[in-house]
Amino acid sequence: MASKKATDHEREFAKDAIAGLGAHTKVISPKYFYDAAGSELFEQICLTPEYYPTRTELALLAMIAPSLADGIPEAATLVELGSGASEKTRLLLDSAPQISSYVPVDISSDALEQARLRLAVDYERLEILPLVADFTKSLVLPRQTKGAPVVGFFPGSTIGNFEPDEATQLLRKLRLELGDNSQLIVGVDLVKDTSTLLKAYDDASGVTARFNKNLLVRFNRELDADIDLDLFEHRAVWNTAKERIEMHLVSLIDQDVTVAGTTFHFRAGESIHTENSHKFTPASFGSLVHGTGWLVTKAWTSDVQPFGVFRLVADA
Ligand code: AVI
Repeated sequence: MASKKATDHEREFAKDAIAGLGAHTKVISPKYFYDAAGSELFEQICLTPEYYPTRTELALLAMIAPSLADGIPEAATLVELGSGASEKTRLLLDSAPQISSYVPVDISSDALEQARLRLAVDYERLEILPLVADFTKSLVLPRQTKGAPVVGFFPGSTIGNFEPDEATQLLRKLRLELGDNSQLIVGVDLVKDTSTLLKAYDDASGVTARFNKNLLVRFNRELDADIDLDLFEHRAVWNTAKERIEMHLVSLIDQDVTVAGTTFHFRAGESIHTENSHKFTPASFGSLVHGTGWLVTKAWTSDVQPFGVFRLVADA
C-alpha cells in the first residue's frame, strides 16, 4: 500500500511537472515545496527576521484569544486546516476550554502524530481526532464530532497561496463540510509597503531562495532531471495589479533541461512561476468571502505589520 501510494504520488508529480514546464508560462504548484526538506526550510523561513507573518499572527492571536474564545460555543469541535505543529492552536485552546474536541487536518501523518502526542500531555480533557487529509479535496469530519458546533481554524495566510477563484471554491466547500452551525477563523496577511513584502520573500540569509530551489532539487532526485541549480536564481516580485508576491525560478542562461524524460527549453531570463502569496485588505478579503456562504462578522488587525484575523460565520 505504502509503495503504491508513493508511485501514485510520483506519477502525479511527473505529470504536473511535464504539463507545467511545457506550458507557455512555465509553472509548478507550490504544493510541491513541502517534502520533508521543504517543510523544514519553511520552518526556518518563519524564524528569519524578514518573514514577519508568523510572528505577527501569533502576537495578534495571543492578544485577541479571549475575544475569539467568547464567540466559541460550548462543546465545540475545533477543526484546523493544515495544522502542522499546532502551535497557534494552543492560544485558542488555552482561552477556550469549552472546546471539547480538536481535529487537526494535515497531509503529513508524522506531523499529526507528533502534534497529537504533545497536545495530549497538556490538554488531558481534549478529545484529539487527527485527520490525515488534503483539505483542498473532500473533507469528512470524524463521526465523533457529529452534532457538535464546528469552529474551523485556517491560520497562516495559507488562503493567500490560492488563486482567488480557487480560494472562493475552497471557502464554499468548507462551508458545506463544516456545516450550518459553524464558523471559520481565518488568518490573512494584509497589503503593506513593497519593501517589507519583498524582503520577507527574499531574506538576506537565502533561506527562501533555498526553499524555492528545493523544487529543482526534487526534480533532480525524484524526476531524474539534470538541472544545474547554479543556473537558476530565486526571484520574488510584487504584482501590483493582483496584489500578490510571486516567486519565480529564473534561468540565468539559454538552456535545455530534461525532467521526467522530457526536454524543455529555457531562454535566458525565462522563469518557472512557483508561488503566489496574495495579500489582502479587509475590503478585498470581504469581497473574496462574498457569496461563499460565509459572513465576515469580525475582523481584528495588527498595525505593526498589518495582518488580519477574520471570523466568518455560516450564513443561514
Ligand atoms: C505557507 N504560505 C502561507 C507561505 C507564504 O507566505 O505564502 C509560504 C512561503 N513562501 C515563501 N515564504 C513563505
